[in-house]
Formats: sequence, C-alpha cells, structure tokens
Amino acid sequence: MSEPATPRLSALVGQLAASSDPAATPAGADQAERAVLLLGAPALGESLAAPSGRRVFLARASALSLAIPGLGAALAACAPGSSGQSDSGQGAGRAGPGAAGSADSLRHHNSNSRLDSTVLKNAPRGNSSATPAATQGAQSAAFRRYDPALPPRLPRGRVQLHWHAREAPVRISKDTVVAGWTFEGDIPGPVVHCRVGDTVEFTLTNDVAVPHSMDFHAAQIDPKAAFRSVAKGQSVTFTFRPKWAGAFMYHCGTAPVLMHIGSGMYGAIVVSPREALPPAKEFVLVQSEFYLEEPQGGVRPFDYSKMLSTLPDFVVFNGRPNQYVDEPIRVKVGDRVRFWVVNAGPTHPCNFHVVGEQFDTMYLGAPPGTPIRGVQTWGVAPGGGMCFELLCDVAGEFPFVNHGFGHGQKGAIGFLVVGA
Ligand SMILES: [Cu+2]
Repeated sequence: MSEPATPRLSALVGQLAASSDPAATPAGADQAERAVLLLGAPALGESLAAPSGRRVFLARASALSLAIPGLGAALAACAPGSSGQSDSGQGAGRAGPGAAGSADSLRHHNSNSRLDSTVLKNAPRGNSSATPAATQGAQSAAFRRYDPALPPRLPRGRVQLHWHAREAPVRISKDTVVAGWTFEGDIPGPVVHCRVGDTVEFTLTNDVAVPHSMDFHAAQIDPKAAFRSVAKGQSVTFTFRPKWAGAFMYHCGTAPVLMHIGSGMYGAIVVSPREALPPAKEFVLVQSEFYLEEPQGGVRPFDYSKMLSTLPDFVVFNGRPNQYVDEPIRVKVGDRVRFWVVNAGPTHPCNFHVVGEQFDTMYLGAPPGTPIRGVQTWGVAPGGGMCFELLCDVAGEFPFVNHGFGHGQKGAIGFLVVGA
C-alpha cells in the first residue's frame, strides 16, 4: 500500500497532542493547518459516537490550544466584528462585557476551545446536566403549561432582549422534573416574534459555571464573534435584522452542541413577513427530544450518552410530553390556524400532521412565497422550521402529531379542539 501524500489531520492532532513542545510540530503542518485542527471537526475515523473518543478529541484540542499559545488570539483578531465596533449595527458583533477584544474572550470564542471543553468536567458525573443549580429545589418546581400562542410582535421594529443562561429544574409533567440548562429558566426558552427587517438587539449573560452561547438561525452574522461562548458573569451582545420570514430555531452553540441543545437550551424565533398573511390564530410548536437519566432525589438529569444513542425517553411539543392532550389548543369553526413549527431536535425529524385535517397551505420557504397546497404531513428537519396553515371548517377534536409514531407515542401529540 502506498503512503498518503499528506499526513492525515487526525495523525497531526495525535502528534501535536503527544508533545507540549511547539518545536515538535510535524513538517508541513503550517499555521493554516493548525487552525483547521483547532477549529474544525474531528477527522474521519475520530469517532464522536464513543464518549471516550470524543473526550480524547477534546483533550487533544485543549492540548493544541496550550501548545500553540497566541494562535487563538490571532484567529479571533482576524474575525470581523472582533474589534468591538459595529459599522451598521447589522451583522456585526458588538462589544459587551466580556466581548471579543478582551484576553478572556479570545480564549473562549471558539466552540472547540479549552474553556468549552471543560463542560463535561464541570458537570457532576461527567455526562450529565446535574449541576447543583439544575437540581436544587426540584420537588417544589411547579408544572406550567407552555403557552403555545404566538406572542404579539414588539412594536416599533426594534426588539431588545437581554436574556440569561441559567440552570433550573423544570417540571415537564406531574411526576417528572428535569435538570435543565436553559435560556431564561424554561424549556424551551421564550418565543421571539419580530418581522422581516426589524432590528433584533440581543444580549446573553451567563449566570452559571458552564460556558454558554446563543445561535439565532434567523441571523446572518459572523458566528465566531456573535455566537461565541461566554464564561460565568460575562455577556455577549449582537444585533441582526432578519432577512427572511419563517419559523427559526435558536440554541446554545457551545461544544458539545448536542449536550447543550439536548439539555434544554433552544427555542423559536418567528419572523413574520412584511406583507400581511391571512388573518389566523397563530401558534408556535417547538419539538424536541429528552434523553434522561433515572431520577435522583426527585429530578432526572439529561444524559449525554443517551443523546448519542439517539433513543429518546420523550419527544415533546414545547417542552412537556402530552401537555396539549391534557389542556388542548382551542379555536372556533371558521378560524384559520397557523402553526409555526420549529424542530429543535437535537436529532430526529418532526413529521407534522393533523389527524382529520389537511393543510390547505404550507410554505416551502419564507411565507408568503412558495406556498404548496393540500399537504397531509411534512417533515421538519432538526434545526429547521416551517409554517403550516389549515382552515377549521369542521368542529371536533383533531390530534396534531408527529406522524413518526414511535415519537408521537413518546409525547409529541396534542389536541386542536375546534368549537362550534
Ligand atoms: Cu449552553
């Protein structure tokens, strides 16, 4: 067998991590290649499926960060928006406390950085969301139905949000409390509603020891600056103007993203078009999967190993299994209903369907463009969002489900009750 012409990245990672001496860098691994090693995904053959393989990779990435001091800072300095200045207010990270520009932030702007890779080390027992703040007071956590109604748009075309990354126990049913990593204390986080062209000025302050970040899918922005992770007590601020209408996911993007999304850090931003859509009762459904450990002290932590297995305990709309079976969504005959469906995943599709109904309109892209008619079921991909409309011209109780019934059966089901 002939030797490969260039060394494989995984081999370079291994060689670099094996020595803390920068002089041991193999010939041919120039700065650019090292940057790829630091920022990129593991090479083929570096299995992330095995937790030990992932930890080895993160450990190697950490070793590289230490072995090549200054490289992270150099990369961050090259990033647009990292100067802490915003020319137009759109598409540029803006300096806040802990924003790029400080030595601290330069160490953790990168989602594979050393600080981010401490996530699982900080968590008790390694693969779990069971931090003290996420578990304390679990028994007294009250159940609250997540209101599916689309909130009104904030006025004047300018949305200012200052959210906190928090750990909190969240009661998802009468007998289940989960150890949540959250935006604003709930799973999902709050629904944001704006309009195409509005200005969204967003600040995230991290209240907890594990680093966190925010990634809005409705934004077109330099992710290295705006979506960077921030340590406890620090903040990141960025501003964007959504260009497209639709239902978009937001989530924490700190590595390992699976752990942060899987532990509750996600939600929906609905961007209405400038043109008015037909009048309707509008609802937001965020589907997600819950991978949980057995209860300990009345709380079930999220389980990273189970997330990797992709076999969830619950699949839910708006963070609680079957909540709209127990307390349905109610409308009247003659109402048009518009569902903005976001699939936060982290892994499985949402095959959205309303039993006994058809969607007269579903928008393949941004509403009101590209409508398609007469849809029975449509798959919303993890990380995606779509807009479904139906006219409720028949009274009755209509289950809305994930028609992938292995997942519908695990809690992704509710009732749309159409009253006469
Ligand atoms: Cu996070």
